[in-house]
Amino acid sequence: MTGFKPVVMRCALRKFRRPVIMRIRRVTELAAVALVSVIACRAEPGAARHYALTGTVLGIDREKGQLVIQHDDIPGYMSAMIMTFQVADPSAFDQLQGGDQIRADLVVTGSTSMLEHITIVRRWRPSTQ
Ligand SMILES: [Cu+2]
Repeated sequence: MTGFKPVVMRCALRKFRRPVIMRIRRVTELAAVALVSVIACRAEPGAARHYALTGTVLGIDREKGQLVIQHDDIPGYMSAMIMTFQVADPSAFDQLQGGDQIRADLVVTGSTSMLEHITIVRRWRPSTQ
């Protein structure tokens, strides 16, 4: 009978070890789930993200409330390009003219974006050459 004891003990250990490993795996899974939900919370579609935009006004469409802007790099969002932006405050159109260099807040909410707080950095002037 004494010869069986170590075998039984080893079996008992193995039986004990498995749930521990499963428990560790479960904890890892839970941690992964928690991490994913934290990331998901940060990328919440309702949360507005703000980016500093600088660029030159190439086109103005008052009716649609849009500007075509050749914008500089927006780090963490997009590279420099020419594109159309929706303007939040229509009174901005009273000031702007084509060729103006502007600075603005680009507010991105889900799949929509808006330009807010547009300021003219440098007014377009006809060449005097
Ligand atoms: Cu762009």
